[in-house]
Amino acid sequence: MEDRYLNEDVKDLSLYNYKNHGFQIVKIMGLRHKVEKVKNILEMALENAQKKFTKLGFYENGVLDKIAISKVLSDKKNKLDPETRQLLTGQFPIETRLNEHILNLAKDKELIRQLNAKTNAKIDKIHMPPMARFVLPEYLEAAVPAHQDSSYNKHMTDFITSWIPIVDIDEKCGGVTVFPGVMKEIENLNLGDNGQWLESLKINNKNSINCTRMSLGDILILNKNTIHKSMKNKSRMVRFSLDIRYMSQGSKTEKHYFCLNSNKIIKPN
Ligand SMILES: O=C(O)CCC(=O)C(=O)O
Ligand SMILES: [Fe+2]
Repeated sequence: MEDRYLNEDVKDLSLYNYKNHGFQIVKIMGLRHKVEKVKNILEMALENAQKKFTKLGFYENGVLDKIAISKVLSDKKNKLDPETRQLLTGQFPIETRLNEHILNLAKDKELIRQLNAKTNAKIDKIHMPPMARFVLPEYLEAAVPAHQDSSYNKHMTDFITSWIPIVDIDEKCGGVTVFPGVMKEIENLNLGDNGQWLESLKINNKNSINCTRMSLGDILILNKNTIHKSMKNKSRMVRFSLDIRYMSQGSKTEKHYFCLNSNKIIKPN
């Protein structure tokens, strides 16, 4: 069943657009160079992340002990600090996410021009800090279950997500699966098993589209209420990606943002 979807999806991706379906893959001219710079940063940051995994005792003879990590994450009595929990679920620490090359990519003029053109937005703010992820091969704790970004970002009135792969995306390495159709927010307040991600939304009878076959310089744009989830990484490579959330004029946020007009990070009041 999954293979049938895979084949159909890969063929049909260009039929989907943001305005009608809540998601779209867009090729941004000239972005590749900036993406490659970010790739270097994330590869170095991964080495530090792996040192931390080792320090925590999760590498045994060079093999990641996924079962032990899963136990620690889901153990409600274990008071894991938020930074460690984030790292164990494939999210880079704040120092990495604040790297200037990531912001430089997020601010790319052609990227923002295309985002505005595809969504009718007038983007003037970027949520800070951007998210940067690493999904190790066959590592399920990093997989975000089916969700709407609105559930994770109650502090912004409206926004557009841009998912930017930092490696070439194919069916093996996986990427994001989208379930188009829902445009309204569904209440989802409970944390799931690993204590990091919200419980999966019900997606049993929904049409699914794997946004695979994306190259460096392609971005996936998502409406804040479009349901999506992480695909498994079945390859032997690490899947790096960014998610950057953009706000249009008139959208409000209670947290830090980067103001594109003044070129400054603005703190919350
Ligand atoms: O990178 C992933 O696996 C999930 C991405 C995601 O949910 C997002 O960009 O909003
Ligand atoms: Fe998401």
